[in-house]
Amino acid sequence: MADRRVTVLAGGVGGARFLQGLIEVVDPSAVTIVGNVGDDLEPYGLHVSPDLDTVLYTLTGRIDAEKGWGVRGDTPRALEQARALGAEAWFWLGDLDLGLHMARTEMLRAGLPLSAATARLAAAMGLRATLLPSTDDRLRTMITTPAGEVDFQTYYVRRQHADAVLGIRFDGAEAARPAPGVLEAIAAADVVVIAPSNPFISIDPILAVPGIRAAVEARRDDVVAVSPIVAGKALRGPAAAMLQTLGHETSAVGVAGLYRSLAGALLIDREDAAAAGRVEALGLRPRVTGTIMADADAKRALAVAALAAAGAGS
Ligand code: FO1
Repeated sequence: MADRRVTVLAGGVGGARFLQGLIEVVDPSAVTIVGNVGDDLEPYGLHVSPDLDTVLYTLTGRIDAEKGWGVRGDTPRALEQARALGAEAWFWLGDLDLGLHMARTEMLRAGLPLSAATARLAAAMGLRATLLPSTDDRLRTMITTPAGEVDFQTYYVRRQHADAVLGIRFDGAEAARPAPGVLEAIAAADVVVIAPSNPFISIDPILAVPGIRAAVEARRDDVVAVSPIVAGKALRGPAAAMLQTLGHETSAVGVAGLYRSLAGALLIDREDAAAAGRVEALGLRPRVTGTIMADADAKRALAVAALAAAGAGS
């Protein structure tokens, strides 16, 4: 198992926590992460890639584990100064985090694509796995609420994901191309994992890049998804509310419906063991296991279970 090449589609905090366990049970250099860029934003002219950064900070031991994003022990001095001088500053950016965005923005301004900038930052931070943005092109998640369409971070942070989500659109997706290495990593992997991330705002924006969905579907037998829904609730964030407002069952079965063309197996929590038959009826191999990543042991066990679920016979 140690040498299996694993490609993971991941976004947000759940994805990063899953990866933490995975790189302890497989050689990190055999792991490629395809990350979501739909959450990206440009406050103060700086390019912020929250989901890529959450992976970077989590896997290099810098993460603020309580929040799940940002740098542990970071301070908001720059942000407070900006506020005192009249800036709105509703998106929390710590001083150390700002340094990362400054370095990234400088690289992008110098002409590097996001994938190359990410590779440089990852190397400088000591990441041993490969982290790829889904695309180097501009792709932004847009959320339709009863009050109209807003960009992702306005919905998520500024309005605290309090609005009902009536629709989701990925601005720029039609013209986006997969970043270098993404399709190859999906094709060459022994196992492809869809992490326990929000299907609508973390995984869908990755799949919306033309070519990526088809590449995953072509590997369906070796694709394992992990349900981010346990007993009808999301462990974190608005996934359960979105399942409901977007017309899906608010359960692991709803997740199975979303992933049925993509994944051969779905890991569901022990609390949802009774749903296994309905997952199977949708054409996915259900695997009942502990999916709540409460500590390092639980994260490792979930990664082991995901790898074991791959491949029709295993
Ligand atoms: N999430 C929040 O809820 N409030 C914030 O102010 C915030 C700032 C922030 C800054 C950098 C970063 O990398 C992530 C940040 N996040 C914040 C998380 C971010 O909104 C992510 O996009 C979500 O976690 C969804 O994946």
